[in-house]
Amino acid sequence: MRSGWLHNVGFIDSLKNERVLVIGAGVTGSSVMRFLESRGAKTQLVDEKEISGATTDFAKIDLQNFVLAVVSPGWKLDHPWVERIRSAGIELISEIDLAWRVKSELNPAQQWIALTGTNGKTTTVQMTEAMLLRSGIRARACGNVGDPVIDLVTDKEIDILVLELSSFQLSWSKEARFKASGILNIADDHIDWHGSFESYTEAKLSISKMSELLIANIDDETLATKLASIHSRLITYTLDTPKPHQIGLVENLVVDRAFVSGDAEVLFELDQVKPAVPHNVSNAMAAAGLARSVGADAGSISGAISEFRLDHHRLEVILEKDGVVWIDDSKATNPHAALAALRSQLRSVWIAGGLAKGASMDQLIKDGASRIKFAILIGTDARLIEDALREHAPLVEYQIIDQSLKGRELMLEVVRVARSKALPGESVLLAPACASMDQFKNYGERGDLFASAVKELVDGK
Ligand code: UMA
Repeated sequence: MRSGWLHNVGFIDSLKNERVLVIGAGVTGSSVMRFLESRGAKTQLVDEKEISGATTDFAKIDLQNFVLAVVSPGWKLDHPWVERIRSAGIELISEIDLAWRVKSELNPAQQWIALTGTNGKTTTVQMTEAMLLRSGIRARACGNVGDPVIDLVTDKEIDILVLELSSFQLSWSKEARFKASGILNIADDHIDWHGSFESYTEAKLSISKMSELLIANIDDETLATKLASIHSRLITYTLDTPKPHQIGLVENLVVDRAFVSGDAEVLFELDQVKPAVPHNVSNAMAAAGLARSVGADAGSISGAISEFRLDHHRLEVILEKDGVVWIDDSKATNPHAALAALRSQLRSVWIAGGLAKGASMDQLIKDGASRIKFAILIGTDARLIEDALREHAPLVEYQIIDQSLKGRELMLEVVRVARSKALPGESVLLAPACASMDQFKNYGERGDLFASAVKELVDGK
C-alpha cells in the first residue's frame, strides 16, 4: 500500500520510486509504462507473449515488491495472473481509471465524454470530435479507437476527450466520470471474453453509472428494454419523429428536441450524412447528442457532418463496374454489423465467415435473408453460417471456400466466385460477421486483400 497517498501526497507523486506492474505489453501497456516512468515510478512489464522488454515468467515475480498494477483491457477479469495479483493484495486498476486519477490531479479542467456500443463506436467518436472541433472546442477522440487515454490526459491544449470505450475497458473501470456518454447498440459480440451476453450487456450499461447524462439509441431493441433501469439523466435518439428529450427525424431533417430552449432545432439534413443508410444516420444523431451535451452549436454540427467520410473498410465502395458495386465492410466483425451492411444494399452476393467469437448467426440470417442473393463462406466458422442459412434461409444458395486457402489466394478465389454470381443492380458485399484472425492479420488486411483482388480480377488493374 502506498503510504504517500494516505498522507496527502498526490497519487502520482506517491508512485515515485515505487514499483508498478504493467500487465500487457501492447498499445495500452506501452503508453502506461511511458507515463509511469516519466513520473519516476519503476515499472515491470509482463505479457504472455515473448515481447521485448516484457517478462513472460510471471511465477518468478515477487509480487510483494509492487504497490500498483495497471491492466490492459484484453485481459480477462479472472485471468490466473490477475487473480494472483488480487490475492497478493495489490491494487489493480485499468488504464482508463489511471488516466482519470492523473487528469483529476494534473489537468482538472479537461472534460471527458464517452461512447460505447457494439458497432459504430469509432465512426461516432470521430464524428463527435469533428463536430466539437468545428465548434471551436479542442477535442480529441481516444481510447479503443487507438490512442490510449493516458497519452492525452495531461495535455492542457485539449478541452474535451471523447473516449471510445470497449466492453473490456468498461468491465475494468469504475472511477472515471463523464459529462455525458452514449450507447449506440447492444448485440452479440465478445461473448467468449465475457462468458455470456448478460455480462457483456452489463458491461456496456455500466457506462451510465459513470455519467451525468446518457444518450441512448431507443431504436435498438436490446438497449431500449434496459433504459428503465438507468438512473442518470437520459436523452434518446430515434429514426422516428422525436418527442421531447429526443433527437429524431422529421421527414428529411434531423431535429433536436433535447438540447434546445425552444421546441426544436434542425441539426442537419439526411442527405448530408454519407452514406445516408440507417445505421450511419443513427450514429450521426448520437454524435450530435454528445457534441450538444458539451456545447456544440447546430451550424457546426451540420458543417462537420457534411464533410465527414467513413474510414476505410466501412461500407467502402471499392469499384462500380458493369452495374455491380463491390463493397468492403470488413469492419463488420459481428452479426449485428453485418446485418446493418446487408440492409444498406438491396441485394448482395455476401462474403461472410471467420471467427464468430461465440456469437449466434441465427438472427442475422432471419433478418437479412431477403437481401442475400448468394453467400460465399470463409474461415473457421463458415459452417456456423451454413447451418443458419440451411435453417432460416433454405432457398439462399452458398459456397464454402476451401479452408486451406489463406490471405491473397483466398481473396482471389472469393472474388472469382463473386464475379460469376453478381448481376447488374446487385452488390458484392464483404461484411463477414466474424473476426478475421484465423485467416488474416486483422480486418484491415482482410479488406485490403479483398480490394486488391477486386482490382486485379474485376477492374483488370
Ligand atoms: N495479453 C496477454 N494475455 C491476455 C491478454 C492480452 O498476454 O490474456 C497481452 C498480449 O499478448 C498483448 C497485450 O496483452 O501483448 C495486448 O493487450 P490488449 O489485448 O489489452 O491490447 P492493447 O494492444 O493494449 O490494445 C487495447 C485495445 N485492444 C483490446 O482491447 C483487445 C485496442 O482496441 C485499443 O485501441 C488500445 O487498447 C488502446 O485503448 C483494439 C480492439 O480490437 C482496436 N478492441 C476490441 C474491439 O474494438 O472489438 C475491444
